[in-house]
Amino acid sequence: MSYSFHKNAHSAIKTLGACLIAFGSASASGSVVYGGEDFTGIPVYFADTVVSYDPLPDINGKLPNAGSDNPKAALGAPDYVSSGPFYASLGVGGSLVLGFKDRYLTGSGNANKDLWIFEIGLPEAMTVEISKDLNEWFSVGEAKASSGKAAIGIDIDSYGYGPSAFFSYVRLIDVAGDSELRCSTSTDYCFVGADIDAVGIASTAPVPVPTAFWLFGSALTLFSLFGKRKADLARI
Ligand SMILES: [Ca+2]
Ligand SMILES: [Ca+2]
Repeated sequence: MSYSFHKNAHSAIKTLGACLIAFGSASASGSVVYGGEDFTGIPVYFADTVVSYDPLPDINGKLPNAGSDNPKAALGAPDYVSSGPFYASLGVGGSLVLGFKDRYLTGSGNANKDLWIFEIGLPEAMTVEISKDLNEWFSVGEAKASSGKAAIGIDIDSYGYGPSAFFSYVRLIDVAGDSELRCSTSTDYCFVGADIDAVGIASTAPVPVPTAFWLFGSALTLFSLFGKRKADLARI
């Protein structure tokens, strides 16, 4: 029991440490550029959960091929490099829903961009919706990258969502017919539709610490008291 607890505590501390390190790398001093946009001094939190991924085929029935069809590649900070597929293609009219466990997306109270989508390759339009509960969705317009720049910023205040609106989910739906309708017929490689490298939020609020964390904290206190008691006994 005590070993198992210790192991879990160690693992939780490691996870917490990893989170802090991940946050630190995005907000460390020095230049921080993602997808051609300068985020220096702006903490950005990236999606950490895949809720659903439903790519749709091109007009010839071809789906994004292996390597471009991994929704987990859209989690975390932008990491696309031309030598590897670090993105998820939506296919023609397909969708991807991502979530944020630790932070809410909020409005900023001004025109600053709050939600960021990083779309690589040929710029392809997608509709963007946000949700608190995966049931009700709110449109925040259509997003399309500028040529040569993957980052697309959205000001959700301009859609009526301010600092007291809290969202946990983002849904991206490829605009079918925006550009590519078919995969290349000359190669087997298929990555039609918007290609999502990452989704980040820059206007955020912390998600309240779950009960489990407080239980963990109490258990940690008990554990440390137990250790002290053992040490005291050892001195007797
Ligand atoms: Ca804003
Ligand atoms: Ca990626």
